[in-house]
Amino acid sequence: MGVFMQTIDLSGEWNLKQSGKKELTKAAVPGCIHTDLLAAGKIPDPYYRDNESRLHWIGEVDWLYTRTFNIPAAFLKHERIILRCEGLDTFATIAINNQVIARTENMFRTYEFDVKNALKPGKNTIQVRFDSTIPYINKREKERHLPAWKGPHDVQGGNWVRKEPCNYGWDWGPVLVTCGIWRPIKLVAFNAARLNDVRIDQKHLPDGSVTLDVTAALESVGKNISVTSNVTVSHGKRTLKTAADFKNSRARVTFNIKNPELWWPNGMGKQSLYDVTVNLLAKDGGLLDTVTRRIGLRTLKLHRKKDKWGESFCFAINGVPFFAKGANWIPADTFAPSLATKDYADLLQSAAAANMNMLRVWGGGIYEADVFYDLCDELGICVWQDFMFACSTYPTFDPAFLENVRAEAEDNIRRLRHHPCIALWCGNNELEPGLLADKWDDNHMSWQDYAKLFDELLPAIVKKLDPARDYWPCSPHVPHGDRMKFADDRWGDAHLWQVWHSKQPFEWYRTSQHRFASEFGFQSFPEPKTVYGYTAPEDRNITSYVMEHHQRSDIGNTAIMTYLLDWFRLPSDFNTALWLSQILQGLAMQYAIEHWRRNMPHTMGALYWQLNDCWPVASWSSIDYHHRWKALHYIARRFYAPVLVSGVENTKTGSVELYITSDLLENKTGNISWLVTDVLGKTLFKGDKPVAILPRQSRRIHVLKLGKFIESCGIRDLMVWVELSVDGKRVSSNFISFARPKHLDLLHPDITAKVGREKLGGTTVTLTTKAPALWVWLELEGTDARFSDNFFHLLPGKPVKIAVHTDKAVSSEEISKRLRIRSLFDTYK
Ligand code: BMA
Repeated sequence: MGVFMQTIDLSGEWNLKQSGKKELTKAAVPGCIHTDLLAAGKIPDPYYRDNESRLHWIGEVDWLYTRTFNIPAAFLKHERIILRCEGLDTFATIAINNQVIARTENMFRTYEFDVKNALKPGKNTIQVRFDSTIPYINKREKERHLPAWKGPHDVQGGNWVRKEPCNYGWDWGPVLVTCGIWRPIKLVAFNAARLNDVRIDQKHLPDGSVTLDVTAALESVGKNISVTSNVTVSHGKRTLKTAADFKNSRARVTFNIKNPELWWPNGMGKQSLYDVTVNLLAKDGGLLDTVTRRIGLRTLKLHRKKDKWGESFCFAINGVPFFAKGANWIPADTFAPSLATKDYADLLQSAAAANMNMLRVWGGGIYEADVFYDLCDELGICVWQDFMFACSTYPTFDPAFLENVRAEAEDNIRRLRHHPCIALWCGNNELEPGLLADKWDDNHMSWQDYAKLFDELLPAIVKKLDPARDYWPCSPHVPHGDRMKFADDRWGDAHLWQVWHSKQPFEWYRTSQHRFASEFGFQSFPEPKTVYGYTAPEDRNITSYVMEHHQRSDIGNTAIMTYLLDWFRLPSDFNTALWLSQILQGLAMQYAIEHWRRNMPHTMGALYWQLNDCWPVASWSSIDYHHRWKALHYIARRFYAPVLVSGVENTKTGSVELYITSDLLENKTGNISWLVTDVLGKTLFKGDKPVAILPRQSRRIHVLKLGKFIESCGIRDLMVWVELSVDGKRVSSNFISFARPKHLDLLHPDITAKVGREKLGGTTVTLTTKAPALWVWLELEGTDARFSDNFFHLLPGKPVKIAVHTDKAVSSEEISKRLRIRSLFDTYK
């Protein structure tokens, strides 16, 4: 009888001490040094005020993690015992019972070591020593400088090491160089053989069926092992099963799935998932090992085809091109192991709720946790996956470095390739536009050395291990002949930082004819609840030391304020400045994304920088570190809606062009209506007409000619309100003005709120206004809440009902008491 594989989980409580010191601290595994020291009360909160600056020593010294564990005699009887480390950050020396097992140097790899001979029955000890990476990178930097783009706070030289790049600081992240056993660690014991790889390739046939090709690779302990396997594919109640024998350590079976339920991105259909299980069986039928992979049946390709504008750049799902709507993802905490499933779920559900269908896992962070991709599979969020290289050059002239990266890429592709959500493997972030030259110099890497990794090694590994997926060398990728020039952004994907880094006005966005905007963004401050959490009362001024410390972009808070004064009036106080910065950010992104959506199919993607934060900070995120939705996130839900109505004003011609953009797969009919008012809300002009909403198209539907109203009222008194409804239900609405909001002479809107309880449960607030109110926002004092909509515009005679969601139950009375309602008018009182 084969003995089922056994594992001993070494996660849990360990002991921790600084090398050379005696004092022991309790440590959590998986975890990292900073969160252990914080939990033990040995350091202050690194995210509070400027505490971070006094904690750099943690990353500069060495740390020892130890624990004891018990090994039953029976466990030792297995033929092979492996220590499996799924994440060691980063220079680790592992010893069991004082015998050194291995040294590791790549945070992104999964390491396995044979440890049977090091173990004994009963009590055993394991020690993992983490040597600081700082002395190493300082030494290497002295020998030879590796160019990189760095901010004034950041540590130089992190690119010598395969460790989360942003751990050394970024233009939104702190310098908190941590270490630790950051992913699971366990002992795995087995006899005879185990499965060491399962690969599932799918082919979509012209008759609509899907062929699944399942290959299992065997790792056996001795020679002449006689094993077999069976493979099942299950979906709901349907199960297909077949036996598979091994030849040359490989078993391969094929299934044909008739009438498959395909996997679709969010907003395009269901996210059907199938389980594929491979059981490894001993000759007598005993189960030796089992591996299950959850897959989705779909094709997901990057289409780059010649067209009338040049070459397209567009993702197609099951053959259907779609507009990629989403954002860039960074690690959701500087201390990544402290993230729980519920954190990932909340952030990713928020992305889906804002009608996103794609996130880019950016190359300066980490290959994300399995749960991240599981959730993206379930929510229909496609993933543009960078390899972890960003804004730096790398020592690809060193064959050992390349070997290390090869193993890292293989581990992660094997771990992740079954996920239907993954759309693309991308070599790196931003090396091509600006970091390459003919030869290495102080600011550049030679493109020959660049090619070794990004044009040769990585695409070859993708081709070998995951051939159905596309590889794109760099975001943004510069056409080959042109590498020495700055990117011609009108090709491939583009990072568009003309607004913000190059200080162009928001209007610049409307001149963009790019094919796919994979990065662009605008910053804001987090809301007062978050800012009060990291500041002391004396810090609460935008340009205080602490507020500037929690701002890492080179142009910083002055850039927010400069743009703010271009669009809005001087905010009346600190809290208002925080909120208004969020409205400004929402406006910037609305300006950009509505333009690109109108421009489809020329432009076929917009992923703003950035969805989330890794600590509480002023940044480009739409959701702050505490998962509080900024104004942008609510506004994104509207500008990413499946059907969008938007308008383009032209002061010269006195007109507003109205557009309808649809990402739906089917035809709809609707009704578009427009209303032109003065700032008092008095109707000057209105109209409506039925419209055909064509699938996956954007069309100009109507032009409002408002010249005579501009003449009679002037642009500062004109407001244009548009609405699109389908089957009598409003699906999208928008507001357009010719004048900057700062120049609209808004009246006190006198908004009233009625709090009510719905029959089916839940609290709602119905808002009514006496005069037009722009960017009306609700806040619950003292409690976190999410609203069915927020930062919206309100017209007299058009009440709006908002549902209020709180984590903890709060009575309607309490909500009435704590509810604060403000709008643009209140920001400059
Ligand atoms: C992009 C990113 C990041 C950076 C962001 C904002 O270029 O790739 O490196 O955080 O800009 O500056």
